[in-house]
Amino acid sequence: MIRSAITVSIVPESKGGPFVFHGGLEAGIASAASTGFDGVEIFPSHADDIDGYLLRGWLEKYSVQLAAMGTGAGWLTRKLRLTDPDPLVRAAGRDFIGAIVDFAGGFGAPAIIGSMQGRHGDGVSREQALEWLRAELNQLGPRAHAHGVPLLYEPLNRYETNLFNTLSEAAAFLETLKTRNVKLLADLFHMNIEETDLAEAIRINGKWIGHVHFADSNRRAIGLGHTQFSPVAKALIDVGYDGYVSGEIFPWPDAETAATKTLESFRKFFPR
Ligand code: LER
Ligand code: MN
Repeated sequence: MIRSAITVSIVPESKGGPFVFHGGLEAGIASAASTGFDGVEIFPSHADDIDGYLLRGWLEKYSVQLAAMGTGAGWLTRKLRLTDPDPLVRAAGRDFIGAIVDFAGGFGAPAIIGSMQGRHGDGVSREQALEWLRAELNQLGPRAHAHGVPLLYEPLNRYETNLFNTLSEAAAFLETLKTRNVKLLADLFHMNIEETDLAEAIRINGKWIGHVHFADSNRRAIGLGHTQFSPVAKALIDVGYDGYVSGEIFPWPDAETAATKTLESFRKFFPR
């Protein structure tokens, strides 16, 4: 069954970014639940930021699942990345992600590697960057597997990384890993910039997709941009996608409207 989720950020520096709820973790979970979402995707500053006991209580109280957890604050607030020329920065990046893999895994949820993948350049060749990324994914994939969840790797648009920008390029790279436990995150905003045909990219790479960021062309809620979403939804259904579509979008015009609009679109395109 395809499930709905919405983003909750507890990182002050991420205000202005594509996260819907920013007003505290319990308040975000409560708003997600009252809007009608199945899950929340949390963006923490660090795994240790969240009291797991409190989180478990709130998820139970409001009857929502933890859909996924982002690791991008490692880059945003600490400038950590898996392909940095400095080995100490790479190691700190791995520890930062590993802690989120374990924390989210305890809730049956996957961690996302998006911004933390970094880029080549600054004296680092593409081959070297990919070798480092491959080694890290081969470490972190089995770590996630120990929790019974995949690790999510997200191709980003060209302005955010020069490693992989499309699903097919990223899937070909995942094919070269030793671990089979890394899945793709298909972010429809990045795909709108990079893919020739969103629905076709989903059909070709369907077996790799483990999570979807549900965003219109302008990174607003689905329905507030110009993406033709019907063929995209049909492709997700046809490939048997069975995960979350999660609103990683700007809180535009405000968080409540963005969340409501996202859920309306979800119900329209994925009727139960
Ligand atoms: C993370 O999911 C993402 O999509 C990046 O653009 C960072 O915001
Ligand atoms: Mn994304």
